[in-house]
Amino acid sequence: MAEKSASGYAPGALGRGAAVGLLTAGVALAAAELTAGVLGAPQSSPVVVVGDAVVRFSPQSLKEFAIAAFGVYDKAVLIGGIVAVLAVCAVALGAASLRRPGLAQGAMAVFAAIGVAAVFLRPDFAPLSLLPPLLGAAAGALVVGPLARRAAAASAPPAAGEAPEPAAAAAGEESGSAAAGPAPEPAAMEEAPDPTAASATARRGFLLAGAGTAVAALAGGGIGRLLLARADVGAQRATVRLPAPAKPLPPLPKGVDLPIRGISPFSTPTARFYRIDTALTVPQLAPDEWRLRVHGLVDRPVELDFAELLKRPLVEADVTLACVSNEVGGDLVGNTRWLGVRLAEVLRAAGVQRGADQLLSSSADGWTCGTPVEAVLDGRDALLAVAMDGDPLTPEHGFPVRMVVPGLYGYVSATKWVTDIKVTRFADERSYWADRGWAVEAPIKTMSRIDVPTSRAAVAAGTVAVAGVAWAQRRGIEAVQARVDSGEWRDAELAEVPGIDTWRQWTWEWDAEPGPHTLQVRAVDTSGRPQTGAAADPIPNGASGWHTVRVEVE
Ligand SMILES: Nc1nc2c(c(=O)[nH]1)N[C@H]1C(S)=C(S)[C@@H](COP(=O)(O)O)O[C@H]1N2
Ligand SMILES: [Mo]
Repeated sequence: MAEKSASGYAPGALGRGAAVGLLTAGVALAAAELTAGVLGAPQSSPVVVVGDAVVRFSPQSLKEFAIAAFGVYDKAVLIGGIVAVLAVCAVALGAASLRRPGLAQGAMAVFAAIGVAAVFLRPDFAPLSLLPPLLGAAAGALVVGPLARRAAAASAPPAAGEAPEPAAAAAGEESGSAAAGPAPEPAAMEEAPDPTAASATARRGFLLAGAGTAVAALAGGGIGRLLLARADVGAQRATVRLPAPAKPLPPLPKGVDLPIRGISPFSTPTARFYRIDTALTVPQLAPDEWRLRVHGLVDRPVELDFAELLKRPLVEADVTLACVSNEVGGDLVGNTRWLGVRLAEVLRAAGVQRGADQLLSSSADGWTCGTPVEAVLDGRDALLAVAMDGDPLTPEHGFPVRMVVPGLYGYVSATKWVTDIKVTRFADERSYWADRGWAVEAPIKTMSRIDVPTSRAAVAAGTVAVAGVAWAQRRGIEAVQARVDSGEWRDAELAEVPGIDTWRQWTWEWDAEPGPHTLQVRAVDTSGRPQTGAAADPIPNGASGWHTVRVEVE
């Protein structure tokens, strides 16, 4: 073939090879995306599928690192990382495949294999979702040959006119050195009247083919994305009409919010409510497709659809949700008013059998969560929630139905997109995070946070409002104390609260003197126990220690 007529890579050849690689990868991804779009299956788009597999099978330490380093951007970073790795591989393979065209076909086979494996390993595996990676790889394999041929022709040195036919490629070295020779034989001139023009034509041919391929890939991928957006449940969510609660709560007490700038508002706006989950794409569950199955160690398995759920009495509950990964002083915690059906009622309808101690709930995307049966049946507001802050759940927070159980960290209580609850025993089955080194039972630890002043803030000397929030769900906050430079603990003033399951605002007036100072806070729950100062990491059952903030008073 023509590319063999050059002894090394001709100028521009590497660039063209890289372009061939990128174009091929682009075509493969676009075809896969288009297929996923036609199938209406967002969970089968290859980058997402591979990303999900990385999330599922990467070691615990890596996940910890990702959350710590990238916080809520961990998903974007992961997708970006996969795309970057893919691009680097594509460039390298593209360049190499100019000399060894078989490589690219091999790469497509590997691409298909990785995609197929990642699809297979999904808990929501459906045979049709094998189509996107397979058709993607096929499309890539189809275009790579012609593209590589054009790239090779365009990269052949001008005098390649001497050896225009593949048969002449055996000339190898000689024809390469002939490239440097200024005067071609007249005989050769007859076969290729103007080699410079010929290679210019070849370059143009490659450019055109490349541009055409790029446009086709962008269009195909774009249409795929559009089709996938159709699977969005936003429209269905807008039509959901929520019945009024059978037992409405009184409005929040007036004094829940202290007039202090920078303090966390008592009610967290949904748009600013922290989000934690393993889902790379937000599961899109239409209410009329939603079903909940309650089974396992029960007398009568129960199956409910959304309309049936809403026919049951709805209750409201003010509950502060907290993530076990929240560091001392962190913001993976939020408070809102939930609306939902008491999970205890549904369990009673099913009849929990003796010996069962765990509710193993699953989400539509296969995440699992283990909640103590006892916690749900002891009278607390454990809900199958359908709304937060007066509106249907947002897709990010579990639309159409999620669990909320006051007093337990989210990973053992707050299944979003919940579709299945198996009544079982802790001794028999382990949930997603419990299987990855986190505690099996995880009640929320008493915790307090300083919202203002912020760390390293410049503070003017004089009266300073130190303020924040504290929480001890199921027990309630009885007191909050603050101290400066490890001095005596001083009682803070507390805001009102509607119950024991929410956080509570606090503030303390500090007479600040110039210089560097250290502020600390601790909460006391209603059992009289002060929050421990012993520092612990989030893993395995939640961080502890006193939030400490250093400020410079001027
Ligand atoms: N389906 C599903 N539900 C889930 C999770 C998840 O990964 N998948 N994460 C849990 C964790 S760890 C927490 S802290 C809460 C967070 O709920 P939020 O994102 O609505 O704030 O959801 C819980 N529910
Ligand atoms: Mo969490």
